[in-house]
Amino acid sequence: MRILSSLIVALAISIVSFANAQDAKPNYDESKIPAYKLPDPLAGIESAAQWPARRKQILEQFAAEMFGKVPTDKFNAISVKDAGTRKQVLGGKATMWQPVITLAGRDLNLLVLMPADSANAPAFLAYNFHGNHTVLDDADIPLTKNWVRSKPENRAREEDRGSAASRWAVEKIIDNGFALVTLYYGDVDPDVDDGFENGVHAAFPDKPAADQWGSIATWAWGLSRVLDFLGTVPEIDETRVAVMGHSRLGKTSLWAGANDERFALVISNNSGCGGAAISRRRIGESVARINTSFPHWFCDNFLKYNDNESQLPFDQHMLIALMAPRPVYVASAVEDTWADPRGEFLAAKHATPVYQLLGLEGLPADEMPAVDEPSQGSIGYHIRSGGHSVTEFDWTQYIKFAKRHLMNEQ
Ligand code: GTR
Repeated sequence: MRILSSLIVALAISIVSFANAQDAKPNYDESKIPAYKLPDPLAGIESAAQWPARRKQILEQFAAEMFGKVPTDKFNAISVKDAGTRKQVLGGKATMWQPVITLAGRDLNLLVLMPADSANAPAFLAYNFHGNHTVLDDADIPLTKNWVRSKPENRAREEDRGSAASRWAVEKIIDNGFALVTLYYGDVDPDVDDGFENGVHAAFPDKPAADQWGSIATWAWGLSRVLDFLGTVPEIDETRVAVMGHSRLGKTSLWAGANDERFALVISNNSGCGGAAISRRRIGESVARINTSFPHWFCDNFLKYNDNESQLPFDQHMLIALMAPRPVYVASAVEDTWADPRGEFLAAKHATPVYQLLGLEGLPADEMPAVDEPSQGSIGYHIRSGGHSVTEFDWTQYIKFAKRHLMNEQ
């Protein structure tokens, strides 16, 4: 009954906000940003010793009001379905390995690319958007059979082998001593508003309640389960895994890093609204609009904040602060105005007092850095030229940042 009435309320709110959000033109004018006051991540605390308790409080608020909690840990166990064979790629300098693990009845097809003869290598873990076969052009990588967005009939195609290679800098990752672990996010949960019928949700008896997981929280949970598996892999050091994601998957990497402190480093590439961008600025994509276009991403409680951001008990600088004391990188792109680059910078900047309380630098830059001039402390930030994507420039910064923090190299 409670679920039914909250569904009815959620439906009513979404009908009203759908109409509003579709009518309203997105704002791109800084002078039209409403006056706002950011909540203080350090409210009520004065010392580093008090941070863990404050952190827990903030984390619980994000879970209950925005991303949704994982309903039960009953399905956390993973099993190895196919141990996968290894082969040499990239002229012998890398090993490609494709184990398949099972989680809540779903097969997660991993693509692992690691320096040849890796032992305890640090790694980047990141979902891909359209299947492992798009990351590297190799005929031994199977096409995903799952639903794929923006492809004819939502199916993976042979012709897309390697089509996303420019977004992955595989060779640079390997040359710098890192492994790359990637998987298709639709293996965990297809990115379509299907009433939580498909993906891992099929294993859970109840539909999510208003404070329970949307798809972003589900994908984040999947990343933690992959990390569980990496703990059993001798070639990879699970204590030095950087979780990385672009756009909706950047929102996901942030939420994964917030929830799971085993992730040693967190990277959000062009994550925008619901990721690194300050919601109260309402510039580019807004809370109402994201909840309307992607009703399955966040929990239903988040609908309360459509055109009502000032009532949020947090803002996205506090999501960044949840990584403290671990290193976190926020990246923007000049032409990616939909994601509000300035709002992404401000979140990194306003997370800095938490790092400073813990005796760390946070973000060195006080003002928005110049284009293509990264600022890297324990928080990293850059705004690069170009549009919404992941480029060689982005990976160059992430590798440099990760070498410093995970390999002790300056
Ligand atoms: C857009 C969405 C953004 C971002 C992006 C992406 O349509 O409005 O929040 O997530 O998709 O994931 O590419």
